[in-house]
Amino acid sequence: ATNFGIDKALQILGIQALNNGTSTGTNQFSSGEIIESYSPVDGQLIGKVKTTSKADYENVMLAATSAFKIWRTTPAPQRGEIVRQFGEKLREKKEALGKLVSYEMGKSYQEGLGEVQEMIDICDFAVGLSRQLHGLTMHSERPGHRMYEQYHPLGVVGIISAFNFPVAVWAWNTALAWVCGDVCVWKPSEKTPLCGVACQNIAAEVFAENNLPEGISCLINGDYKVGEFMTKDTRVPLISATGSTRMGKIVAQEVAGRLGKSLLELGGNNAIIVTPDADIKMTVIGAVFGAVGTAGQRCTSTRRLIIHESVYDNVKNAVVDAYKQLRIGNPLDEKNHVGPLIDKDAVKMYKMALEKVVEEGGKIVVEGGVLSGEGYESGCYVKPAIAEAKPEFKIVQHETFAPVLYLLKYEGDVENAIDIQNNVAQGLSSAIMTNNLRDAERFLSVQGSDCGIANVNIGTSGAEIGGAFGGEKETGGGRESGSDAWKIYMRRQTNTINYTTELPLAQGIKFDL
Ligand code: UN1
Repeated sequence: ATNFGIDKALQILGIQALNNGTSTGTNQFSSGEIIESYSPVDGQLIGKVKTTSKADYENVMLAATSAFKIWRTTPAPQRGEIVRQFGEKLREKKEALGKLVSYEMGKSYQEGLGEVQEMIDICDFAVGLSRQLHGLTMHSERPGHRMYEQYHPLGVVGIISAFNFPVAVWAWNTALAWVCGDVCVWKPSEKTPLCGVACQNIAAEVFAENNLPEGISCLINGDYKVGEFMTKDTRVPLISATGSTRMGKIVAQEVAGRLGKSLLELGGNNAIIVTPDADIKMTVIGAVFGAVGTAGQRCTSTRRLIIHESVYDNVKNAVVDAYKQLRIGNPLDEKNHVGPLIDKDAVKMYKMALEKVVEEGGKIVVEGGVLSGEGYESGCYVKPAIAEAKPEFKIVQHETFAPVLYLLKYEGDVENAIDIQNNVAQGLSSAIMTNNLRDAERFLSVQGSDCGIANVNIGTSGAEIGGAFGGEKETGGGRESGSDAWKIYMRRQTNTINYTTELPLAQGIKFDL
């Protein structure tokens, strides 16, 4: 009872080895050094995995490339049926997987369940998509000719994901890639390796039940060096990477160097603009969940509130009051709102941000600090903090992956707020709280937000899977999940067919022999 049913969850997910054994699940390839996974919730060792050596990686590629030959010729709607079964298994194991996500990563159990729900939703989306991988038809300029385009599978898709969404981001990629006919090789974050094993086990079960090779889904373990096996590998035409801008720049260069494709989902510095006639109650909910949900470790977390001077004090007081209600503690205990940061390095970055904002002239209005004592033994629990700051502060320009919210003031028209909001290197998510139609439309217009996501009367985080997810500038430009994001997982082929006995050339060229 003390560990909220974690043992049972691990058992359901096929992660047997607690504390002493090594757990690689059904992923039989890894033989390298051991990674130990400690929970930020209570500091306990959850399990261990082995890293993937270069030789192991070659075996992974053999499994993946041979599975591709079978998978690509399986009709897309049948691939959709496999993804449907995978979604069903996720429904069965939702509680167990949500719990593991919560325990290994530290987000609240509710958010762990929400993450698994995103996986289920993208599976449903992908099932429908499996019958809609449409190309266009064109009218040929030549008589007796037909032109159309079709989408073929790409091959092996490499997925590099981050600790903060240890399962959903993989699912967004893999569910689409699978219906598109690709096979996937996934390197989860070395901070959440057991989430990777759990997902691999679920996928493997589905493939086994359908007499399909497990190589359709491959798991590799380790840090960036293992990721490099894929980024440098010409057998991997697409790398989808989620993480820091620093990581993304390295991946982008390596993949571009061999003219591969990359899909990048990098840092955000997301703001909510609060106009004079904003609904304050809605603003507080959106801002507080955005700033402290997942302990500020979403790429869509709200980092900046850009508040009109006429409502600045009201909004500030309301948000500060709301922070007093926050309960910080074991995320598996549903009465808590905020769990721990991922590890002590993250705690260091959090502390540094709070020091820097004061150094630059900011004023702390909700005091931060690292919690200690009973229930906080892991050393990863911190108090969500708020600072009044200026848009141009270096630390405000920087994404700190922690619950630190900056309050910024704007004067005059909404244009001034939009300038502040756009004047950062990142471009992921943005929001405006307003009841003024002109301000809302201005924010969404060509002169408005420069982000990949722009919301009205909704916070910056918690995007639905149906839309294309991603952002501009240093966020990397990639789009995954809904809308037509599937197209990057396929190669487009233009076909022209001549059904006459003549061979007329295009552009009217005469070439008489
Ligand atoms: C991420 O933090 O990498 O929009 C993804 C959201 C979630 C996904 C975040 N649906 O907050």
